[in-house]
Amino acid sequence: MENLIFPADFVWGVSTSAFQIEGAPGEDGRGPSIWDGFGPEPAGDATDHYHRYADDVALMADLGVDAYRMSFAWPRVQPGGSGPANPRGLAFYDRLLDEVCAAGIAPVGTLYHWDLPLELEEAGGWLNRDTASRFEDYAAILADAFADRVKMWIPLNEPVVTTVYGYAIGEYAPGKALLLDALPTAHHQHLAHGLAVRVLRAAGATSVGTANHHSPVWPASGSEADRAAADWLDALLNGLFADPVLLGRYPEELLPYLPPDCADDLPVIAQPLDFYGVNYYEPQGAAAPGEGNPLPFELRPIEGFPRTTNHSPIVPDGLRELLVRFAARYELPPVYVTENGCSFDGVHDPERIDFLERHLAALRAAMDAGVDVRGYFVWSLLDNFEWSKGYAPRFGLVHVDYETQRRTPKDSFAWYRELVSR
Ligand code: GCO
Repeated sequence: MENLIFPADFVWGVSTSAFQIEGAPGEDGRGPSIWDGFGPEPAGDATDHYHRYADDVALMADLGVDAYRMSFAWPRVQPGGSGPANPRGLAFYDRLLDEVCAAGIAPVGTLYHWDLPLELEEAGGWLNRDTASRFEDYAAILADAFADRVKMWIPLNEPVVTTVYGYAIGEYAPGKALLLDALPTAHHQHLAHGLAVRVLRAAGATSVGTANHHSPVWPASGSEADRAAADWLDALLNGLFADPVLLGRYPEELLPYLPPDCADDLPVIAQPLDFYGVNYYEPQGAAAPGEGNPLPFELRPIEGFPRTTNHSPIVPDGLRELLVRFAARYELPPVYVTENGCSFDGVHDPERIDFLERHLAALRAAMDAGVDVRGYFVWSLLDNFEWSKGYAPRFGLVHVDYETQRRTPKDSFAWYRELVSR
């Protein structure tokens, strides 16, 4: 840890999301989302954060973090995804934000972390451009209610995962396998992002940004075909989600799959941001021509790296490589790593400490190379519901016994507390 020297005003945080930790799926008027009942294992009570939030904020205070990145559950605020706000849903976030602020921790609010109200999906979900307008109305409700306490706003968490996992391959809710016909969902999410930025700013928000999932795409070999495959997949998985927001344009090679009039929305989408949040876990994989598969290119697993219990390869230098490349390609606003973490079992978790230490060293190297990084958020405070993989992967600094909801800080919790305190 000694060589991990960061600026005195560097922001240390932890991240969570509503659907993964709140539980209380039917309580206080919350409506159904696309994730309720989706996948092999229902989220159920999750970590029961809805009732235990004060204990969890106390854990964050003990950790000594500067900021807490959470998300609002759209189905709590507007049970059907439109219309008047549900006062009991807003009241929960009132209580939570007051508790976080009272602990001297800065709230970072994500408006959408994948729990789309089911009624909106039944009307087409992110395939329907109108969902962006519903999102604008939702953003206005949150801005009006919480702009006095939320210090940094993030409209959408990882739109790439919604587009690719939710609508292109169907591993995530809503479970559609549209392949490249899913790409209009990227544009409609970008439009939703831009409309929300405008609404948040109008309500006085002074810090609005992103939490985009990015990672390097490597060619499977030095061949021309593999390098072309890597370029195309880099455009799909990184450029499609960074270029419109940071450059005000789409990657040329993807235009055939986007709405023909998408350029008309670019001025709204490309409003300047106060920060660019990057979620990093591991490289995407090794790209090669997709012989026989429905996509023109495929990603093969990368070999030769240790892996987490979630089978993610551990490649810390991928974070440095990614940030340096992004700083060269875009005029980046200040950068935050809004998620980085790993799944390992047990309260004694030396592998997680090693993972965090090595990724922070890579982040320090990116900063030394000139990338303006202002903060880092560990995914996650608590063990929680890991989407289509259920509760098996454990990403928390705090262990959760899902039978008793007992919280037990892990060794990595003490390690991060020491780092944050310096
Ligand atoms: C993501 C999501 C989180 C995940 C975390 C671990 O980046 O996929 O933001 O909800 O749980 O990344 O996979």
